Amino acid sequence: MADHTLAIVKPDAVATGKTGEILRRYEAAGFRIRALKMVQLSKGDAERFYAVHRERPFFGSLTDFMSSGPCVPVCLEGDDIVPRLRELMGATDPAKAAEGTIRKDLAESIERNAVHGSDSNENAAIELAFFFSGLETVQ
Ligand code: 3AN
Repeated sequence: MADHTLAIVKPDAVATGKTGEILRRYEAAGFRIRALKMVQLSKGDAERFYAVHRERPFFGSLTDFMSSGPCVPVCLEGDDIVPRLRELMGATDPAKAAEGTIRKDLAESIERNAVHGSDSNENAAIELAFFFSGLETVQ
């Protein structure tokens, strides 16, 4: 069975008109889009989504950024989708990301880094449930 993961086009990339290019790269990689919407997170929503990072020094700044404008969460489907999406995204810090990755080409900084992708199948299930109901996800 194909796996699912959560991708997010983050507020920096939405604000600078890169949503279409990022969605194009997902599809060009062969990933199937199964759910998609635009949402504006509140500060509290961002704090819940990134709760695992609450002890990190950048937590306040990260949650300010993630609630600073609309973002586009996406459910992607494909075999081994979690590691394949992480590879397409590139390293967290765009300065260290490999050539041809989304973050190398389109991200501004380690915090404003254009995209999110779940880091395990377990977290993908939790994060997909945060953004999408069963009704919103195409089978
Ligand atoms: P990734 O998004 O590559 O899985 P995580 O999970 O370590 O990276 O970090 C979550 C988010 O926190 C990143 N996407 C980035 O926006 C932000 N972040 C991570 N490390 C830093 C840092 N050193 N300074 C500022 N923001 C950071």
